Amino acid sequence: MEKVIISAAITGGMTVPGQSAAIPVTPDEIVESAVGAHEAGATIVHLHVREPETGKPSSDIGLFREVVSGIKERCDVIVQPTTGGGKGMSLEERAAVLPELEPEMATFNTGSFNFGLFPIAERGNPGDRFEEWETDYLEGTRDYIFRNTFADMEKVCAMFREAGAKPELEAYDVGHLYNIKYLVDRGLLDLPVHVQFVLGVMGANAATIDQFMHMRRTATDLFGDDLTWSAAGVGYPAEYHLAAMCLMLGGHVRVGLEDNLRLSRAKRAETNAELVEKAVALAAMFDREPATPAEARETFGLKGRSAVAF
Ligand code: KMH
Ligand code: ZN
Repeated sequence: MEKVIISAAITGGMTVPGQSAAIPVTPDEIVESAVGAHEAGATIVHLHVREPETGKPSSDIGLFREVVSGIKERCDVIVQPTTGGGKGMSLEERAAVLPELEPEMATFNTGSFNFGLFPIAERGNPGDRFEEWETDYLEGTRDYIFRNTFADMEKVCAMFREAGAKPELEAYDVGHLYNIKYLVDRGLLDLPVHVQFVLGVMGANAATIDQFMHMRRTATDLFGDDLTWSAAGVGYPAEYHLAAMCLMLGGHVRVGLEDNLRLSRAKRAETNAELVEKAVALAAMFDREPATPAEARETFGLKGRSAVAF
């Protein structure tokens, strides 16, 4: 079967470091974790950045530049910064990675929805050590809409074109797939599209097998062969349940501490590399092996490492 493109989501922009000591915070920690994930088999590393002193999600381009340059110096993994950012960031702040870094790929969020993380603060897991800002950040999501209006998306489509970057289309609910169809039909997004089904965020679709199959079927009805797809299950065991479905059905996979903090029911993940190793082992059981960055560049028609602005 076709090789599997494994993405590692390194640190995230909606979670807080108090949820796990494993979450990389400083640029060096993010670089090391991304290189380790690549060495474990990741083809793509999906990146956010954080304020080094506090761990607060950041849109600072200097931090992004330090991270993406640091990774590029060490290996040929595909570097995929977020345009999703984190709570409280403007669209301009979020999308600045496109004109500034002109990456080969970046994430593109395809609809607005409530993004509720406040149950994490309410749960009060024994291991949680939240700073005051972290509790406020999580509690603040009770009244937070992750905004991606049609006007926002039309603006960001133009920025992707300008930067020569391939958008990874993050779809959290089935309606987002029809938003993608609208953008394709208006000539704002190119075919083939690459869709990442991100399931399990509270406020969007659930990470169940049924909902995954429904979204995958809808995407294949809408885009036919002009589609490559992957899934990111948020939380455990969703991350690996969806990974298994993707591996069986010919899709690609996303794992990583941004979305999931557990390696198994018994063990919390200590590194992104071990989450990737588990995905590689699972892939082998379905006769699939990790794609190299060069193979993924071919699959996605990326512009190549030498064409980025970092
Ligand atoms: N953190 C994921 C739930 C993005 O960064 O653009 C969503 C995500 C999207 O990774
Ligand atoms: Zn992200």
